[in-house]
Amino acid sequence: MANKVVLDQDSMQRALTRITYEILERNKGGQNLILVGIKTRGEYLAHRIADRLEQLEQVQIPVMAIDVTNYRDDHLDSGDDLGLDPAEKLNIANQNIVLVDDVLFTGRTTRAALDALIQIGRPQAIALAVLVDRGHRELPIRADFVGKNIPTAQNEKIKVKVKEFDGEDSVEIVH
Ligand code: 3GP
Ligand code: 5GP
Ligand code: MG
Repeated sequence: MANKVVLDQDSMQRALTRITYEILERNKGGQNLILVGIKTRGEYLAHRIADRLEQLEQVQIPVMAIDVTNYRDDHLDSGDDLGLDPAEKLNIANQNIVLVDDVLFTGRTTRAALDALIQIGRPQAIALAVLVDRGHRELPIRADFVGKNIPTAQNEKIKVKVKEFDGEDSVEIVH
């Protein structure tokens, strides 16, 4: 069966713009805010949100990237590596962090990212922004900012493409 496009370039941009306004509203203009993108595509999405925040509020928003592949509880080498380049370790103490990922599914990636962040400092608060929430949570985790809720069957996948990495912006359901 053909893939079904659920977000095209324009609707993806609009979803990211809405998330940006929601983040601003909750963070009083973006003070003490740090965006942390979960690699791979979450990092690009975090930079896009940061660029829009800067356009809207004329504030510089730091962006950090995190790779939690080796940090998930279902990974064999779990816990051996924080997934953070030492040069990337910003001082997150007392800052408001927004974690950014492309797809939220079981919640295990988010849990691993929370663990990694808390080991490098004690933020004031951590929120979660995702482009797509596809359901099927296995942990008590929810997103604060959601581009689109896409209820999926277990065997369906969401294919997210971002211009910077894939050459185009789109979200499709793969059957
Ligand atoms: P990402 O690194 O941009 O998030 O996990 C590696 C890639 O495989 C991810 O890209 C993600 O888009 C894609 N992917 C598709 N389905 C799944 C899935 O069910 N689990 C995980 N972990 N990744 C998936
Ligand atoms: P979770 O840890 O919540 O199960 O899954 C979240 C991570 O796995 C995200 O970083 C996301 O990239 C990836 N993922 C899980 N399901 C999908 C999916 O259907 N499509 C895509 N693109 N990524 C997924
Ligand atoms: Mg991802």
